[in-house]
Amino acid sequence: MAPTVNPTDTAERLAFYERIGRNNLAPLWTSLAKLVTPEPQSACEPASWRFSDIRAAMLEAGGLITAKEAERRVLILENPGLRGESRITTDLYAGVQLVLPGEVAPAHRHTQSALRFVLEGAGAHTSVAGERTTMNEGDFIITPPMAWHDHGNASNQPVFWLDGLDIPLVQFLDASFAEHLDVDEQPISRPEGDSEARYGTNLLPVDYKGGTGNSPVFNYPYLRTREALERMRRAEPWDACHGLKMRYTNPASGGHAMTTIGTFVQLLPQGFSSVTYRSTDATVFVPMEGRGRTRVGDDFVVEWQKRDIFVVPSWKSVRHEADEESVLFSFSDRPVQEALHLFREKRGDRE
Ligand code: GTQ
Repeated sequence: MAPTVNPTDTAERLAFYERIGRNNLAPLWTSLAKLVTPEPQSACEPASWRFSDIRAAMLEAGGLITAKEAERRVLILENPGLRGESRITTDLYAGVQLVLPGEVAPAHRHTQSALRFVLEGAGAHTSVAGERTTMNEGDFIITPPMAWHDHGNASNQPVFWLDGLDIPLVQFLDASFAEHLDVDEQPISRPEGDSEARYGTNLLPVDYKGGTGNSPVFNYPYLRTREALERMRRAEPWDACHGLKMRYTNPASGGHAMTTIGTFVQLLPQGFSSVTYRSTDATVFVPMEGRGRTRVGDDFVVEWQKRDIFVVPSWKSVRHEADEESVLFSFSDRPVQEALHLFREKRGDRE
């Protein structure tokens, strides 16, 4: 039974609460119903951002501060239900980062995990733990906890990418550590493509033991992902909720690519209209191809196109409609919920 008690406040009770409050005590019976809810009750709201708006604001930011002075020139995507808290969902952070031609975002490292999903640009780079990788549109790139990372742009066009980090989760756990390197760019110790060769071709070094749980492959190029979806669609029936949805994995374990953030990509054929789906992992979506709309709960509809960003809170129903063939990248805290046996999903009912 769901707790529904809502005791009335008598003068005598209020005086008691006030008196015990001075000893840092509080009654449970006045807050039980909002602490232990029959279903998720989140301050996180459905929300969306148009890339054209973000892009214009970012270019303005580009005229106000350099990547070096800012350390990271990022505009945070703040959930409207969580303003001022630097969160897009209750436990995840998202921002859009701009690196202009010739700029460097200097090397640092921290316990927070980061993902990059490249929105626009070609030929910028990020270096992670001694290896550089090129950033092209749609690439999904991982920065594991405490890996040194710096970003640079030697191309002749601005590069914009989405950062997804577990900042609020690490904050909640009081486990933040961070440090700076004394040079802007970390020393490179391995050639570009080294991780891919070692870990990303269905081979592993014979004594590889699995490391930290994060994938040793740190760039999942869009071209390969897209090609996989294209080949699979020929043989795979469309899933009523997801179209054709895949998760990015750590090839050494088969688990999620990152320990705290689950990352996914899905293909929706033209005209697809999904069956209602809900899950406990609030999810950030980024369409990278196509055009359509997503209905969240009963009263939120986002009309999206390429590079827009939207967020679906925990346990809100989701329905996607694709006007054109579309590809959606998404991320959530699913690995954390799975590890704690808290993850739940429900297919097919209406709110
Ligand atoms: O690129 O290292 O959006 O440390 C927030 C914190 C990006 C980064 C963010 C970060 C970074």
